[in-house]
Amino acid sequence: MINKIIKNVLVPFSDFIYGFADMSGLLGDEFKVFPYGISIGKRLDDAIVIAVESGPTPEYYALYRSINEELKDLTEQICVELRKKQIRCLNIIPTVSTEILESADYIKTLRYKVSHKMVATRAGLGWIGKTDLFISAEFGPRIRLASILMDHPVESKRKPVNKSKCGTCDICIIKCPAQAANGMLWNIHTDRDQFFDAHKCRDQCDKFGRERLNRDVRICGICVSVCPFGKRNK
Ligand code: B12
Repeated sequence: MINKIIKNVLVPFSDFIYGFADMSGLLGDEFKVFPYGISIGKRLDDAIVIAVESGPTPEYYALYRSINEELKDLTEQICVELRKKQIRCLNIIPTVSTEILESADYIKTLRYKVSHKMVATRAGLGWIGKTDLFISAEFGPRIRLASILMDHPVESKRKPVNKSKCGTCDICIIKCPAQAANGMLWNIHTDRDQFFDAHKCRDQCDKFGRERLNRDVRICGICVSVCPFGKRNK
C-alpha cells in the first residue's frame, strides 16, 4: 500500500530512489513517536553536475533550488496520502529553514536534528563517502535527499549499510578546495567531525556563493561532481 502511494507520486519513477528505514533510537526524543522513515532521493541532471567540476554554476544553483521545492511538494503529497490511511507522519524538507540557518546552535555545530543521509543509509540505499556525501548505489552522490518520518513500520528489502565502500579512492579529497576531509573511511561509529571539517566546507561554499553567484548562499558541489560512483552510473 505504501509502495503504491510512493510510486504514484514519484514521476517519472526512473529519476528517483526510495527505501524504508528503522530509525528507532537514532533520533532525539521529539521524534520518538515516529520511529520509521522513508528516504527519497531525486537524481541531479548529469550535464549540470559535470559542469560543477571546478565550482558551482548558476545552472547548478537553479537546479538546487528547484529540486528543493519539488522534493518538498512530493513528500508533502505522500504525507497527505499516508494520513488518509491513518499513518502519522512528518515531512522533513531537503534543506533547513532560514530561522534554523541563523540560530546560534546551527552556526556552531552545522548539524540538523534529522540527517537525511542517516535515514538513507538505514534504508540501505548507500553509504557515506570520504567527504561526508551520501553515495547511492544507483546515482552515486548525484542526488538530493528528503525524508519522511512515520509511526508505521514497513519491511525493507534492503539491509542497512553500515560502512563505506569507497575503498582507496581519494578523488573527492584531492579535489576539495577546502581540504575538508582527512581520508578516514566512514562507518556507523565514526562521527562526521572525525573525518570531515564541516566549517572549512561551509567557508568555501560561502566564498563560492559570493564570488561565483554574487549571492549570500553557500554552495559548492565539486565533491558531488567528481565522484566516480556518480560518473559510473551516468
Ligand atoms: C548542515 C548541512 C551542511 C553543512 C555541513 C555539512 C555536513 N557534511 O555536515 C554545510 C553548510 C557545510 C553543507 C555543505 C554542503 N551540503 Co549540506 N546539508 C546540511 C544539512 C542541512 C544537515 C547535515 C547535518 O546535520 N550534518 C551533521 C552530520 C552529523 O550528519 P550528516 O553529515 O548528515 O552525516 C552523518 C550521519 O548521517 C552519520 N550516519 C549515517 N548513517 C548512520 C547510521 C547510524 C546508525 C549512525 C549512528 C550514524 C549514521 O554519518 C555521517 C557522518 O557521521 C543536510 C540536510 C539534512 N537535513 O540532512 C544538507 C545536505 C547534507 N547537504 C547536501 C549538499 C549537497 C551539500 C553541498 C554539496 C552543497 C551544495 N548543494 O552544493 C555541500 C557539501 C557538503 C559535504 N561534502 O558534506 C546534501 C547531501 C546530498 C548527498 N548526496 O550526500 C544534503 C543531504 C541536502 C539534501 N537534501 O540532499 N551542508
